[in-house]
Amino acid sequence: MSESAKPHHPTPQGKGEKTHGSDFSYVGIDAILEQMRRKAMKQGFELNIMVVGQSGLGKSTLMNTLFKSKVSRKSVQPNPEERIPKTIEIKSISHDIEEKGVRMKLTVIDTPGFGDQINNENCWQPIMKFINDQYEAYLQEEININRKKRIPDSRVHCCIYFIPPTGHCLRPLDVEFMRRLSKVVNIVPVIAKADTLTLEERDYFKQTIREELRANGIDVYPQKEFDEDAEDRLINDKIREMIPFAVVGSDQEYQVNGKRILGRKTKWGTIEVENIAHCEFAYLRDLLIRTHMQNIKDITGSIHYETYRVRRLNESNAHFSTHPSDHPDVQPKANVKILLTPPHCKIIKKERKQKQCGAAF
Ligand SMILES: Nc1nc2c(ncn2[C@@H]2O[C@H](COP(=O)(O)OP(=O)(O)OP(=O)(O)O)[C@@H](O)[C@H]2O)c(=O)[nH]1
Ligand SMILES: [Mg+2]
Repeated sequence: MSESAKPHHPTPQGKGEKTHGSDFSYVGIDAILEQMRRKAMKQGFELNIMVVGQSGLGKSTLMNTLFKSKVSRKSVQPNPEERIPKTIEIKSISHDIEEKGVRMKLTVIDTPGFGDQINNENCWQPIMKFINDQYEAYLQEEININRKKRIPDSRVHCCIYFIPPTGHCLRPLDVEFMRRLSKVVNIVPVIAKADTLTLEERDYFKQTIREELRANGIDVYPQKEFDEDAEDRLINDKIREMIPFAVVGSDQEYQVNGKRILGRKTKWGTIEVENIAHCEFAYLRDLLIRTHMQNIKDITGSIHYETYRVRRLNESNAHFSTHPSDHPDVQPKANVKILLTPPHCKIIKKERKQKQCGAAF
């Protein structure tokens, strides 16, 4: 057969992959990374962030600063029609953001006015309920016989808790909220409006808060027991030494030395929110978006949601075995504990340790 008459076979390599013609031993396992990247680009990413704190602490402003777009309307607006009424009703707003071809659906769950009442006892309850409701919705989709190929994920991946810049110590409300909620969601505490504190006040306040978190057994993100290896521990230890980040938010742009910056203009100068000499906003942004976003989502799925799932399924299972007549179609042979699937095994060992330290609910 002449050269031109030979049937044409497509080359086994995909678009954008390197040729390894001379490398006889090359199999091409590394190409999986490119395949995963393409798939992820097609699917896009989802991130659900909840902001909790007293009214006026700058929650909406910080979300706008974080994503450099108006992802959450401000409560204080010149136009009264634009105002979000002060309420403890929980609101979710979703936005599709695109940067360099990467699509992300960002959902901000705002809890305006948290802890604004005179009696704030149990005010964490609606927030806890909201978080559990999202786990329940996911669980119901997951156990559905005709489940969707991709389950819509409304689970709260991270909860940014705004501490008022008092400079003294945590309030009982802060301790209560973080103690309870850190068992069901990744909590990232921040000191709000940090421009109101001097550097000494800020350092003292941060240290006091860290001690109080330790004393009350509050494990905020990144949790020590979920570090996967020594490298993780090294990186996360540095973050743990800095928590809570003292942040300043702004969605106003200014020109400083010919550069456009996000900042707060005051009579004595401009606070640049992304300048680490001015505040710790950049560390928070890096943690949430640039370095730990996937890990935050992984811990939500493999620890927090998994804890909820196991508890719920064991509850229903126990219910079936004690009340079989309630469910004529279901005849369980024994009170079988729901076992966790292998991919989670590594983290589950840690989870058991966590459960021994304290019940999640
Ligand atoms: N000094 C200072 N002011 C801020 C900061 N962030 C926001 N503000 C201002 O604080 C006011 C309230 O900000 P919002 O972002 O609406 O506060 P919020 O927490 O969302 O308030 P609610 O929606 O009522 O719960 C606005 O005037 C902001 O410009 C900050 O870091 N420092
Ligand atoms: Mg707001």
